[in-house]
Amino acid sequence: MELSEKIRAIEEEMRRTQIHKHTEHHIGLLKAKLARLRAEQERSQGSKHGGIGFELKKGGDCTVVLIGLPSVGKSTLLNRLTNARSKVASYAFTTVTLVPGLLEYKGAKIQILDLPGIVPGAARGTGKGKRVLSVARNADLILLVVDVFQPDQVGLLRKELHEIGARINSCPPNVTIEKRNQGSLGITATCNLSKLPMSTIREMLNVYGINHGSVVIREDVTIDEFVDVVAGNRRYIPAITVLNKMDLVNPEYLAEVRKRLDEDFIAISADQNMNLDQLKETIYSRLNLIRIYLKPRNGPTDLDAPLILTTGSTIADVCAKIYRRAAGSRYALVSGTSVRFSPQRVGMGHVVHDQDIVTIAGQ
Ligand SMILES: Nc1nc2c(ncn2[C@@H]2O[C@H](COP(=O)(O)OP(=O)(O)O)[C@@H](O)[C@H]2O)c(=O)[nH]1
Ligand SMILES: [Mg+2]
Repeated sequence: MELSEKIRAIEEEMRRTQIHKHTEHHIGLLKAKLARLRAEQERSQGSKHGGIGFELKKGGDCTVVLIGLPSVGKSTLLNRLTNARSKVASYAFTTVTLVPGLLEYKGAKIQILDLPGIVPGAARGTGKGKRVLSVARNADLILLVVDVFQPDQVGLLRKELHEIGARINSCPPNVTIEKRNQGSLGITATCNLSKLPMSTIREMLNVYGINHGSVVIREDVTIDEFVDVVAGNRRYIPAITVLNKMDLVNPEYLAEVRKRLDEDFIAISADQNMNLDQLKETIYSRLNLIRIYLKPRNGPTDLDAPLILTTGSTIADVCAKIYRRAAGSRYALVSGTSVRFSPQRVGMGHVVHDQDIVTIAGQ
């Protein structure tokens, strides 16, 4: 049987199977099989179309993408958020045209990419839609841009992104899998598992060929979350929902949408320049960036051009960003909120904080 036929057969079986206590186990296995087959299909199509796990061409410290249906105002928004002077010509990635712009904010160079609009079924299609979504999958932050008159479009965008393995605004499930080539398969749960019985977990692992090693489950996972863990190729990405064209509605309408839509959003008008400062600030804060000021050993701190890293970065990451590799450094001197006294000598594993001043030493 062809891969696509196998996939269709399982989808059909899932539709026929009613979900209740007695079929949960069966559904769990079907979901694991389906995830595995889809990954296989992805790989075979990927080789034909140049692959989808590519690195985005990065022209900044991080990349934000605009995802939305056609005509919601993505291009207008890109023009408003990014400096027209710094804008470069659009470029094609495989067959997807990416229009990049640069937003400089608090010293960070944030690359924003405008993508062609996506339509329902984009994730399943073999055409452009899927490749557009794949670009989004590789971003550091996604803006889900919807029209103020069609706020429910956000459901569609979420669904399409979910189908290509992007997990929006959620953390990876707290489960670790260590595969080995031989020996038994140890499964430990450090909490009560109310949504997924042990026997199902064991068989789902079996579907993925994981029969040796150890699995530790530290939260009460659902079937879908566990499938995500075994599938292993999910990306957990923050996203902001943006309602554009708010200039066309009144505050009462917006309040109504806020009640109805089961999620937070920022209402803006790209065209009329409304709430764009708030959007920029939210973009910056959701990217979890920190600014590190470098101080040469015998000179003043460079306060003009901070090094931009993400929260949780270490001195080793600082070195990697400066020299592309740790270049034999052994310690650093740090002043700021990450240390008790300033300057303090720290090792390569020390986690730096926003606005720390760092001198790399010991080379
Ligand atoms: N009233 C209003 N119109 C807008 C706004 N933003 C974009 N538009 C208009 O919506 C249409 C589609 O905009 P465009 O940026 O090309 O959408 P895209 O297809 O998502 O890139 C254009 O006619 C824009 O002028 C807005 O905030 N308010
Ligand atoms: Mg456009």
